[in-house]
Amino acid sequence: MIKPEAVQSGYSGKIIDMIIAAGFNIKALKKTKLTKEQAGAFYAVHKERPFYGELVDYMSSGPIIAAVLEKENAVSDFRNLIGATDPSEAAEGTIRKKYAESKAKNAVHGSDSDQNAQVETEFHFTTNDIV
Ligand code: IDP
Ligand code: MG
Repeated sequence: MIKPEAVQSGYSGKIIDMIIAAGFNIKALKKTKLTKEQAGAFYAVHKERPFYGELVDYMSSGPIIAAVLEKENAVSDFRNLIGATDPSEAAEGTIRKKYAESKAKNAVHGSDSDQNAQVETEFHFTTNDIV
């Protein structure tokens, strides 16, 4: 996902360019807006974390762009492309280093495992959306 502050700031095209240049194949793509309930469900694994409420409010605060990306080693290669959660710790040239505002408003979400990528794909898309 491209998160609300990055969409709002007009970085979506630049971020998608970086994703394509890094060799990812875009299998599905859409702009949408999460309700609080949807954002809460998407981030349910973080329910117990102190920042959960802030995260749910933020992720439902404006439009996001959701995508399904295909590549060999997609999960780890995408984590490398986006950089550390906190942009102040993200490597030079990563999406978060370039476009994130803060640790909370950090421009992009990436799945943390193949299994969660499947769950998150089904959260946003149906089979017919994926080409
Ligand atoms: P990740 O997005 O790099 O996988 P996670 O630890 O899974 O990072 O956290 C999910 C999201 O929760 C982060 O991308 C960020 O938006 C938010 N978040 C994580 N840690 C903090 C924090 O310490 N303060 C505020 N928000 C946080
Ligand atoms: Mg995570």
